[in-house]
Amino acid sequence: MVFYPKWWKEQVIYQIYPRSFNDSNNDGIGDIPGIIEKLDYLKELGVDIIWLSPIYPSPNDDNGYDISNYRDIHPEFGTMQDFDRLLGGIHNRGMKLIMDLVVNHSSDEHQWFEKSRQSTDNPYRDFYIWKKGQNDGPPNNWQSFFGGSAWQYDEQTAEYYLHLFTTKQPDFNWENPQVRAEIYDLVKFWLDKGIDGFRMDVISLISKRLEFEDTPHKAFGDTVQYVYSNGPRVHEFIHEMYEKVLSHYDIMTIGEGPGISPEVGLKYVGHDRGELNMIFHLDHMFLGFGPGGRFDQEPYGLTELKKIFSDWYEAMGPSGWISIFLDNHDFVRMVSRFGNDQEYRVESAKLLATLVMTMRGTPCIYQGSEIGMTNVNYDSIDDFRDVETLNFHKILTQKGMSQETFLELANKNGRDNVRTPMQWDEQVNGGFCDSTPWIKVNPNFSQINVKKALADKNSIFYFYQKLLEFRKGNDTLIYGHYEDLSEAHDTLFIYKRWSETKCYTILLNFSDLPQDYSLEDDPGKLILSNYMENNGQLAPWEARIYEKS
Ligand code: TEU
Ligand code: CA
Repeated sequence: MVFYPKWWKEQVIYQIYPRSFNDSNNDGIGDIPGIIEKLDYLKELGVDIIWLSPIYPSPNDDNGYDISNYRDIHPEFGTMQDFDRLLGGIHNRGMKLIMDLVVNHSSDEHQWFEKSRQSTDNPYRDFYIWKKGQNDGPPNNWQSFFGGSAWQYDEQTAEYYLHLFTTKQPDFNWENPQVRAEIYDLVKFWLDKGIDGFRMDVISLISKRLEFEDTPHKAFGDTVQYVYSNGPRVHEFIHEMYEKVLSHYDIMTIGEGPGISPEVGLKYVGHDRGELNMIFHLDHMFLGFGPGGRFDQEPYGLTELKKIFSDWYEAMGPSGWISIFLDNHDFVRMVSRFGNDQEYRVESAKLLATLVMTMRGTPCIYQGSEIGMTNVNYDSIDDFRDVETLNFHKILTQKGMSQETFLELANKNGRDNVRTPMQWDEQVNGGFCDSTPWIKVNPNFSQINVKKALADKNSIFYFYQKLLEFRKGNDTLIYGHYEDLSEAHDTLFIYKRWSETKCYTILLNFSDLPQDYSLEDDPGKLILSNYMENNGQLAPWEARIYEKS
């Protein structure tokens, strides 16, 4: 079996959304000293790499994904000295730190944009994408990911600027070599501080189709894939960043890739491409997103989810690589979306963890999934904080959607579900802070929290810990082959992973009902399950791993 051994293929990532992780100074906002307090907890869980969502200065229009200074730390998270202490604390524990690189766009409060908008002949004008309108409207029909036109009219120079996200997130003009040089320089700044790599925000969007023609697609997802993503110079730009900066360090890079399909994935991460190490693709995350996006949901089943895993396994082959995850700060809690967060919350959270840890790819655990945190159920639109949800609330209710209907959609599909404060114990606000948190804590914190998990040897936490120990150094799980043995089954996910020396058969019952199953070959010895007893049928949400040498 040909494979390319790399440390970042063998390790496990833990994503921290700093704003909601741990608040050390009781201002209601998570911060870096708060993360430092919990490093031993993460070490005990057994994760290797910590990915921090952005901690740079930002007006927080999109909670830090709108950066106004790329070379500093947002005061609400702490100081650069705090950051240096965090990096040291992570390295002293034998772990690694990767930062979030958001360079498809900046904040409109970045000095570059403030200069760019001053006049059409300002030296910074072409750092961003400015166009004259047409027929008294925007230059084309492109829509923002967050609703409304992707063009904002600016009185000062009577032109429009492009923003694929909020109006406060103007897109950089990557065609401009000065922009690229400035970005490579800020990447070098952080790598010289000793970080271990980057997760690159929407890197698939940085090269624009310069004709700026109207999108012909009705479904927003098609516009993302065929108009916004995988533009003509995207590989040239990423390769240039690799050549000029990334290749000079022993680091890892993960490209977040809305619109990257299996067909084009290898171009970003082939081992000899000189671009990125791996992709966070979003095919399984966008499952159910209808033509209108997140708040226009369509039903889907387990067979569609399974096909996405098989398609990406085939597409990556021995040369490419992806990360395996089932939630992050942009989607909803995995146990609520793919499991049963009521009667079978513990069993289904452990089943989903088994999937993430036994697939081929670098697993990524989102904060709180290790204790089975669930979606929240706010009873007022005033409890929501996410700009995407609030924008669509305005747009959809103005189009006639009732408040109740939108509230239901937001509670089911909105990003605030994964941004409620981490639940540490049963004290007020789940031990996150003693003051009013920036966003309401999930009221189930008294039943679901780290303290309880650590006191219960059958908790989801200890199951994750066991899976991480089982995966570490296990070449068959890390590099081995994969085959889905249950493609057509709508509630069972049975697959095998094998190498020359070992074969694992993994059985997952994605349902509230006991299920019969059959295997062609003897799967060997049962070595791990989320049930104490295992009999002829798979119990509801039962996961099993068999091993045969
Ligand atoms: O996300 C891009 C992205 O694909 C998601 O935002 C998703 O498309 C969106 O929620 C539509 O439903 C990255 C960051 O992860 C996200 O937090 C930022 O809001 C976004 O880019 C802009 O930086
Ligand atoms: Ca704080």
